[in-house]
Amino acid sequence: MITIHGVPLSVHTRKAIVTAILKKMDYKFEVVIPVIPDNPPPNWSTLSPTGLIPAMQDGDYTLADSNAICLYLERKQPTPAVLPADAKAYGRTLWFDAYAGGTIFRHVVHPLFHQTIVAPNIRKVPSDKAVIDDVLDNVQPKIFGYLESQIDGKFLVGNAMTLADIAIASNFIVYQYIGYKLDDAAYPKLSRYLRGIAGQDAFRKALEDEKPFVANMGLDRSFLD
Ligand SMILES: N[C@@H](CCC(=O)N[C@@H](CS)C(=O)NCC(=O)O)C(=O)O
Repeated sequence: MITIHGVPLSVHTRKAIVTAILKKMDYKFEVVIPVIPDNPPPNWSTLSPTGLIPAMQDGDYTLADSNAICLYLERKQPTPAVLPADAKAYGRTLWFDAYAGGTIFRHVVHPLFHQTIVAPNIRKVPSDKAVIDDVLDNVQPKIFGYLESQIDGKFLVGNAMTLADIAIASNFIVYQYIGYKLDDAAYPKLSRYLRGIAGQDAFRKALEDEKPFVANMGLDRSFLD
């Protein structure tokens, strides 16, 4: 059995969890909260040299980084695949996974999460409204507009959920948990697509499992109803 260490709420932890569920892999989940209270478990630096979540253990084999974990799971349990066999579809899947982590998370979800949740609730400092406004007014429209232009159906690549969908949708779950609403009128395809991905069995199960954690943090999951 593999162990996934992280926080259910985390964009990158959820990627690993949804991938494991989709592949019907036996996994155990261990909560590690790197930012609260800044003292992760004693072997944490071995498990996660970056200190970030998620990390994974399979016997004495360990990996950190959601991409490494998902690609490892793909080799360990090839079906159903989260990476298509076709070269162009494979490349497009990796592109959206990279875009999810390097652009959506880095420039939208991470700053909003820090200003909306971490600063006031954990660091006990005021949110920086200028940072939030800059993300919402200047950064987000270009990114959401690009995604809107790329959606043509239920999945970003091919006819089944891939790592591209898991990575992109996982960011929008957190975006909405922390109180930001997706503008259905401005991004109709993106909104419909995200509802569809969140409704995929593996995603639904992951979201169901993270319910207590979300409730405990006082977050609103009504957008999933
Ligand atoms: N490239 C890494 C990024 C991991 C990452 O940024 N994780 C965030 C949570 S989603 C984290 O650990 N944040 C804790 C912190 O910043 O202290 C991956 O894909 O796993």
